[in-house]
Amino acid sequence: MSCPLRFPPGFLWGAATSAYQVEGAAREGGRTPSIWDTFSHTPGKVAGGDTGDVAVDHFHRRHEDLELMAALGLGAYRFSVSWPRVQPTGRGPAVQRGLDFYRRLVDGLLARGIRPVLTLYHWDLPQELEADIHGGSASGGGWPHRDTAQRFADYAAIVAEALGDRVEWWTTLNEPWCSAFLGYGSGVHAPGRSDPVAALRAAHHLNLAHGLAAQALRAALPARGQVMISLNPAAVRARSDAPEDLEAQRRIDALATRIFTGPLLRGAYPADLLADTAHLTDWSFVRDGDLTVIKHPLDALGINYYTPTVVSAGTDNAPPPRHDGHGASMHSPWPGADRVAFHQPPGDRTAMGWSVDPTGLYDLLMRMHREAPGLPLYITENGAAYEDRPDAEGAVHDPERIAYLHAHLAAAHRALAEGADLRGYFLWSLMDNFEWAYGYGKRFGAVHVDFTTQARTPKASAHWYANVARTNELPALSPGVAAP
Ligand code: PNW
Repeated sequence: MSCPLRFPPGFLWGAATSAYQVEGAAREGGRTPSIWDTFSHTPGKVAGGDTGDVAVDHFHRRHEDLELMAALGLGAYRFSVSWPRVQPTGRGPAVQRGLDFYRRLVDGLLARGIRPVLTLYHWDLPQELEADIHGGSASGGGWPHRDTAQRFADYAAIVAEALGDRVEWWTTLNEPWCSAFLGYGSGVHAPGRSDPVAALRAAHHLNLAHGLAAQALRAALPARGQVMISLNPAAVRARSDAPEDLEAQRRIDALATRIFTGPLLRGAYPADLLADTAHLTDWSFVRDGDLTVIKHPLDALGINYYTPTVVSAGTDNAPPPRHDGHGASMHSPWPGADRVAFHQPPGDRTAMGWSVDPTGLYDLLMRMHREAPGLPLYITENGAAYEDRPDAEGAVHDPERIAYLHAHLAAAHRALAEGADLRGYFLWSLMDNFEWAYGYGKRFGAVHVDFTTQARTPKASAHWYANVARTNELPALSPGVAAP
């Protein structure tokens, strides 16, 4: 690769966070608990007993964080709205104080020329909907319960009516795979259930929730409103070309990616997925008309990518490297795929133990470009955790993160050069935050946060990224920053 690599004019350079991971203020302004409050307060679920009660106190440091984004020259900020902050219990009228926080945040972004990209759901379901007493369904509440999809559409309408005049870019769901299969399958994410059928039901109802919310957004937003979804499609590789390894790859690809892209892009669940899971469920929870709702035309597709997934046939099922939260679950997040083994490819790893492989990002972009021709793509998350520590002067040198970002941006550039309609990139994350089942032990930020004082310090990678955003090009790696 010859550097610098120029990106197309208008390429969007952003950074991302999510509500539960950064806001804190968990009991303020009428906010009720989400499933992540309940889960993180349950002993043994999150490393170190960490919770998002305070997180990085973004709720109270909005102004400081806006100034930080402006100083980094960000073109866009991807954040999520906390459902239980704006609609406690997940039903009924909105709480004005909750909406006010996001209105001020958005106005602060617009005043600084930063495009707000709003995600409606980044995993913080109101706890009352999980423990739903209204549904009376045998499978309990939450996403396995069909009514949750309708509740989500109502919530989407509330937020769109409040902020639709100033936010153009709307994402319905972030990574529904994690919500369904880590939340209800392996149980390493909230609400911590382990039931393969509940996970499949959840996946369908998340798809349905996306479609119903997309309709609600179209109805409430001005014509310029843009509707997208962020998926974490897996870059699945077979360990060999042996037929049984390719079969393992096919199964995991169906459960990780095509279970979402099938209905979203083509209006159908893949036949092989239905066959692979037929011993578990007849999928009768998919009702007439659902697939038409789900296939609602998207304005863009968000792709979140961190690491590839390498599989083979086998049962030597060490906890899958990419899919185990802390306190590795005994339960698989892959319903019906009992004879698949997961492998850690050789080479560099991040502090998550995730292997560094930018080709996986290139492969996914080219795949989505082929499967959804003409659909603009955004990388809505990409980044890495490393064990960053401030030096004696308080500076944080994170050459591994710079190398990681450099390699992945080069892969994105290669996809662009080969025709992928990639419009922007969001670094995960703007700042260190609550990393779900890992608590505060894993730092993904471009900005370092001292979790005691809440002091923010841009790492070397933040300065490096600001320069990429300013120049719209990827420079050669400077000496001392080893390419991964
Ligand atoms: C994504 N997995 O989470 C989320 O969208 C972010 O909120 C999160 O902080 C980031 O990636 C880093 O983890 C994931 O096990 C969590 O496959 C777990 C998995 C994938 C994504």
